[in-house]
Amino acid sequence: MSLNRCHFGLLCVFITCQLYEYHFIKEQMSWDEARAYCREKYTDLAKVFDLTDMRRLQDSAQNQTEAWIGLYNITGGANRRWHWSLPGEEYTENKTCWRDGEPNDQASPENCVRTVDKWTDVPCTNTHQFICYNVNKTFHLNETSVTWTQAQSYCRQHHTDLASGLDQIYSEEFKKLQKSKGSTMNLWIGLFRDSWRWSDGSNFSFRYWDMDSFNDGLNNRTCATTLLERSGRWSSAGCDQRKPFFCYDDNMILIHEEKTWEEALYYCREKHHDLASITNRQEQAWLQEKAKNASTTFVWLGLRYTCTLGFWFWVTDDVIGYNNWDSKRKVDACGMSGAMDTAGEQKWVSKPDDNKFNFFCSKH
Ligand SMILES: [Ca+2]
Repeated sequence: MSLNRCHFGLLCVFITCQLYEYHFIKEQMSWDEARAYCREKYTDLAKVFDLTDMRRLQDSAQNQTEAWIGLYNITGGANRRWHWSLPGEEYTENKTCWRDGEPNDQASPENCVRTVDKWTDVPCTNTHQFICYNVNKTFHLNETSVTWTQAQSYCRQHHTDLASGLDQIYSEEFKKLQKSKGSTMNLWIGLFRDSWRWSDGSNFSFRYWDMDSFNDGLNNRTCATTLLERSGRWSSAGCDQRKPFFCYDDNMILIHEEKTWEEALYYCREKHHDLASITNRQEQAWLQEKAKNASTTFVWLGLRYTCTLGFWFWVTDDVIGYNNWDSKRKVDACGMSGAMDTAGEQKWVSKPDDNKFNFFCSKH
């Protein structure tokens, strides 16, 4: 079995080099020309999942300048979409979370959300106290009233992010902290909306605006750049301007053929690199998006059960730390391999290895 090359290089953050690679193109082009170039030579203009991605993007630049990334604005209030601030947390509409009549854009535009027991959209420039979330699933109440963006920056710097997603906001600990402030205290939560989109259609919620030079929706600056001399923060610019740019090259591909697990393994190893493994939230989020285009109801992963030793393992030798099993559909038995459900929460399930499904290969 081959070792994953990402385990070696010190500069290579394995969680991201497994998914996609960035390429900095020095040549100056308009945003549209840059996108066409990236789509021809690589996959698309660069997209950014989180701060780790952002640092990697900066590291791949060859000089200190401003460069296009794959974010553009479909201006107009009706095109806005809600996002959770925490990367990888997907927003799903749930009317019962909102106060009656909200969201309503009353002070127009109202793009950030505060909560008492139910949610209200308000201008992001309002000031409120807020609760940050930590990776170890604890929360921190900050009693200074600040704007939504300031609250987000604070949480990202000192914790993980603003509390995001129903599991966090309706957790016992969040409620306990909230109650400690009395029943009428408004708190920011990590929910915001905007009309910015990634050129490859992915739903990444990460934003990294430089607030001094950003003017959302107020002019014709509808394409995004990264200001490499300002720690990579983003700004908006007219799309016809000519700038260097970043492309990304996808390392994960969905193969639309229907094969048994073993056939899929040989196919990937012969034509690409290996069957794909998923070792963190970002990889799950990314493959989940792709799985929606599959023609079978499940998609094979490089996940295998060994009945002689009695455990599950990745064929890439990656360690199973992160997992996304559906415990009700996991059978530890001979001849079982792991697949991702293409519907619902897109959890992992065990399937007899002679079933025929689409599958994911990694290219490197
Ligand atoms: Ca409102």
